[in-house]
Amino acid sequence: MKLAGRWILVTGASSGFGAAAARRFAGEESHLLLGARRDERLAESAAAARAAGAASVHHHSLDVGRTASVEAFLDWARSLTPRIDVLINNAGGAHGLDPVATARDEDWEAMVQSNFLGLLRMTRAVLPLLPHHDGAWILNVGSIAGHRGYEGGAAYCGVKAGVRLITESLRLELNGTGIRVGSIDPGMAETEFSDVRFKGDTTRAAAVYRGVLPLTADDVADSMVWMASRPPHVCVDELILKPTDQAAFHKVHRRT
Ligand code: NDP
Ligand code: 8X3
Repeated sequence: MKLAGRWILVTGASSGFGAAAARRFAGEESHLLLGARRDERLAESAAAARAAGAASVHHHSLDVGRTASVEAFLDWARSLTPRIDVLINNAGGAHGLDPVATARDEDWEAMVQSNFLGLLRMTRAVLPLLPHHDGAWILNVGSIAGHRGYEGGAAYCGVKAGVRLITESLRLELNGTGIRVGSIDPGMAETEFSDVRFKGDTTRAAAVYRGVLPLTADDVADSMVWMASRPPHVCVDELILKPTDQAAFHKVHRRT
């Protein structure tokens, strides 16, 4: 399916996968609606997408963790377009790597609000704008963390497992509308993910990728474009994308 002229909404577009997705869909000459909380970083992503050839680029502050913010974002979006062809529910991330015994409420709440409730809120708000039987997509960003648990990952793994089941439930609810619902579930990718998880401890964040060739944000964005551009009768239910060096969360080949 050609993506030129299609309207693509990307949440969490101020860095990482979302910023890369904005550039990659721009290269397909799509129209872009970009949201995140950090306005300056969002404006930089928008400028990069413009330079990459987007049909048009629009950005607006968005906190998926607050219903009022999601509704204000959608009011703004509706003033620009009556339809959205691809919703990329990407906003989220991990906060902390603490075992349940010592983890903090505020970290759990942030993860549930963005990765889980935020995805549901955005989907509810965008559904009326997704055209039926015209190749529309809801593309959710999950994680390999949603497939297997790991120590210190209880809440993050839990919300990403939730993304898998939300994706599956939505696919059932929307069967017959022609709207496709799928998830992309990456493994280790070097973005700001670990800086956020470790609250700005860049040494600890860098250690995650030591000696490994991780995925890049562009690798993930390329796969999003591939999924979205399949013909309308093809739905990619779930795409797991890992670095070759990562056989499983714990099994990582390090060169140094
Ligand atoms: P980044 O930290 O680089 O990007 C996260 C993005 O999410 C930012 O743009 C951030 O913007 C946005 N975001 C976070 N919370 C909110 C919120 N409440 N409202 C709106 N936007 C929000 O990390 P990644 O690009 O790696 O992460 C993107 C997604 O990919 C996340 O869902 C993450 O869980 C998932 N993922 C990451 C993997 C990795 O190894 N990097 C692997 C598998 C999945 P801002 O702070 O400006 O609001
Ligand atoms: C991020 C990947 O494996 O660090 O979702 O949880 S992992």
